[in-house]
Amino acid sequence: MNIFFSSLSIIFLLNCFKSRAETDEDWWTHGVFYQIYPRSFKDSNNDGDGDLQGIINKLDHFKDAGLTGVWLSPIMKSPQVDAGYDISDYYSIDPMYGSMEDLKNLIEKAHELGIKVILDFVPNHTSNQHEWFKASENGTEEYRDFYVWVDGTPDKPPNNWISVFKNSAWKWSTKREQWYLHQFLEAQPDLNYWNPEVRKALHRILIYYMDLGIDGFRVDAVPYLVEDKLLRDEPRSYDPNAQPNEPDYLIHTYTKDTDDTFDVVYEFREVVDEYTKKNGGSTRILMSEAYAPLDKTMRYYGTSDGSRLGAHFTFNFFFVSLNLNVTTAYDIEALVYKWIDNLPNIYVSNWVIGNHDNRRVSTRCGVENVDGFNMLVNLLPGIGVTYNGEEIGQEDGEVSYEQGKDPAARNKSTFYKESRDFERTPFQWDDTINAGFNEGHETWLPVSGNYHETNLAAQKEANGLSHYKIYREVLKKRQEDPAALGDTNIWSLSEDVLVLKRTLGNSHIVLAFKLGWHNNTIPEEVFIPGIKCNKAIVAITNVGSAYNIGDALNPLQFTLNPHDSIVLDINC
Ligand SMILES: *[C@@H]1O[C@H](CO)[C@@H](O)[C@H](O)[C@H]1NC(C)=O
Ligand SMILES: *[C@@H]1O[C@H](CO)[C@@H](O)[C@H](O)[C@H]1NC(C)=O
Ligand SMILES: *[C@@H]1O[C@H](CO)[C@@H](O)[C@H](O)[C@H]1NC(C)=O
Ligand SMILES: *[C@@H]1O[C@H](CO)[C@@H](O)[C@H](O)[C@H]1NC(C)=O
Ligand SMILES: CC(=O)N[C@H]1CO[C@H](CO)[C@@H](O)[C@@H]1O
Ligand SMILES: [Ca+2]
Ligand SMILES: [Ca+2]
Repeated sequence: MNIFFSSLSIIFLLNCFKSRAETDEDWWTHGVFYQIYPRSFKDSNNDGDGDLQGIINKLDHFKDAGLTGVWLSPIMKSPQVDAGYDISDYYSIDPMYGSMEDLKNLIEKAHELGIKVILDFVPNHTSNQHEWFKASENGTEEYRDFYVWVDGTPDKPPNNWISVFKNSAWKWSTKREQWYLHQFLEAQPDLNYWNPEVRKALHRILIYYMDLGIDGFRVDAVPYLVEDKLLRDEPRSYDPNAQPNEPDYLIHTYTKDTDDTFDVVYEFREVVDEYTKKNGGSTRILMSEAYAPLDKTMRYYGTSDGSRLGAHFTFNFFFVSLNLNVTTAYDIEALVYKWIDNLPNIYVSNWVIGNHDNRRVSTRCGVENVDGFNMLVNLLPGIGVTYNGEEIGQEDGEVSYEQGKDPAARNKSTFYKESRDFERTPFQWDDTINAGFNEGHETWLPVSGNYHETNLAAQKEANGLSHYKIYREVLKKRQEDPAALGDTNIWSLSEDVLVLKRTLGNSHIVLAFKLGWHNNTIPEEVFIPGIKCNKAIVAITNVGSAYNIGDALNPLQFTLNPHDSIVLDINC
């Protein structure tokens, strides 16, 4: 009986697998993308900063992990006032990272391994060191209107707009005797999207990198692209926690998510689609970064009827800013449905749990829960996103105020709360000096002291389970098991237990995860809803689980210990 069923299901699996062979067009729809923070990834020339050659040296890691593509945080030429988000030349690579040749090389070698390469694209602003800004500020005709310049007197900014980094969003230029807009730092003047030449100049950059072989772009800070043309004052939020110089003091009706901003994103999409159409090859994709209200986030994907398209996907930040250790299973279930129910079904979901602006997952939820969250993010439908280090459960590093580099946190009294340096410390490759990040030169941010315990090499060589081995198994599962493309259900069985089920026909992949928070330290009896048979096989477990891979259990009644996260195969 059992043998009969399993051979039947093998035939079933093989058939499904064939039929879902991905075409070049939809290669991205079920991918896992890996965010590389280049400065902290791998330093090939031992000068303390990670670089492109370092990434090239480590390309095998992406192949080994089973990733679809990588996206690199900004590598274009920059004075690095805001970690490369202040670009002074879109057409060169910052010398700290290498050269355009290195990037070409990286793309070519990554493609040989079947790994796609996505670049960070920063279109809202340039550095004030960009030639465009210098020419604009000195009144050179061609660039006069490249930025948002407004008449006035130095004592009174044009309106009440506040920068994301606090204080007025306007800076008086003594050279031009006018105000210019900066939604981020003073050193990051906003481009003027009312000028069609600006739009064309940005489109040309996209084309340049697609010619180089880039597979797509992650578009930075899109909500801020186009501001109100009439420069109207923004209303007060009356947020009791916001000081008058802080962005939350105002409601950003006129500086964020304006109707014109969506148009700009839709135009970017037209540029990449046209490029793919004209030049063939795999779909070039856009991912957009928008911390925005849900309806706006969805609009960055395109209109709900698909008549105009925006980014292929807009990052889903629901999990990123969660204080995971006080979040219940109920909260997580609600967030998953909130996203899925609001996303028009013509678009593809995505799940992100960490990035270079938020404390690391292992630090936020305890390293004992990192496997469970890696399973969750990568077994939910659509695209999975991994911030470098999550695959080994890397925790935040230890950085003192004196060692800190984040320009947004250069105030000693608020450093520990505001600095983003902790989640940016170097990747922990192995047990050698500086965690194998380089050969011993002082690193730009300190290497975390715990690298002897937590590093990739040790996790690959471990006799038993490791975070990395589990991560790899999860990616393999989503790639190889057709049920990973099936229907999605998620339940919170209690405030502490989450069950995710993906179903295709009679085949189910089930994640059962007991968070183990809220002093919930005792084992819990659980069951998998909607399952009628009494046999499940354990396919993957977390580090430290009492279950072993291959164990059979009864899905109608079994026990989870705190922090248990197990992936089950069920066929019935
Ligand atoms: C203005 O700045 C541009 C860009 O740096 C420079 O090429 C040009 O010579 C400058 N013109 C004047 C009149 O200073
Ligand atoms: C949750 O984590 C934060 C750090 O992210 C920590 O300050 C806080 O004490 C933790 N809370 C609990 C209940 O563990
Ligand atoms: C640093 O932060 C404290 C507390 O928020 C504030 O009182 C002080 O003015 C800040 N100092 C600087 C230099 O911004
Ligand atoms: C957990 O238990 C400790 C000690 O009994 C208590 O101080 C703490 O408030 C409890 N935490 C939660 C989230 O219930
Ligand atoms: C997550 C992320 O990339 N955040 C960036 C958004 O853009 C601003 C300005 O370019 C940067 O300061 C953030 O780091
Ligand atoms: Ca280097
Ligand atoms: Ca802008």
